[in-house]
Amino acid sequence: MDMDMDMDIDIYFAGSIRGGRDDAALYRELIALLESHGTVLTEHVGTDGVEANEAAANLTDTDIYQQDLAWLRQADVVVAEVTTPSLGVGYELGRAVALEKPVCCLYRPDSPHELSAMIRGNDSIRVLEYDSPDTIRPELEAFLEREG
Ligand code: 6IA
Repeated sequence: MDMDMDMDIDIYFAGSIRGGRDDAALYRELIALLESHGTVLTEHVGTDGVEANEAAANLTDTDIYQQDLAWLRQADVVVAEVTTPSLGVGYELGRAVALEKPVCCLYRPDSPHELSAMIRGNDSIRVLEYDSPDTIRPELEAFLEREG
């Protein structure tokens, strides 16, 4: 890896879509933060009305799955917001670990949803607990600089 790699890294950001959109505004803030460190391949995770866009773009579930797997393979690092549980995000995380990507999960401990043991118990996944994008920024940046 060359010295300016941290400016060019491809970041796969994962967050709940069909699992529930309660944290969509937070995903947008995290994506904005990540974009100052690289290219976020999966910006749609923070987009308003993502499911309407999906219909408008005429994307089938097969298209979505295949595109996301291609981006996952391309990514240098994977960052997931895991507070709202999502089957798709859990699946992506399993694939990311199998692909030996550096994986960081962001979790807000004040949530009523306890984090799955399949995430917390996996030594290959870095779990960072936080309250807001501002408080997590230094640790997240350190992860990107170390792993990116
Ligand atoms: O089971 P879930 O839907 O909560 O899974 C969420 C995860 O699956 C996210 O991290 C995404 O990477 C992926 N995912 C789910 N739906 C889409 C999608 N819809 N596009 C891309 N990735 C998706 C189409 C939206 C687009 C036309 C704006």
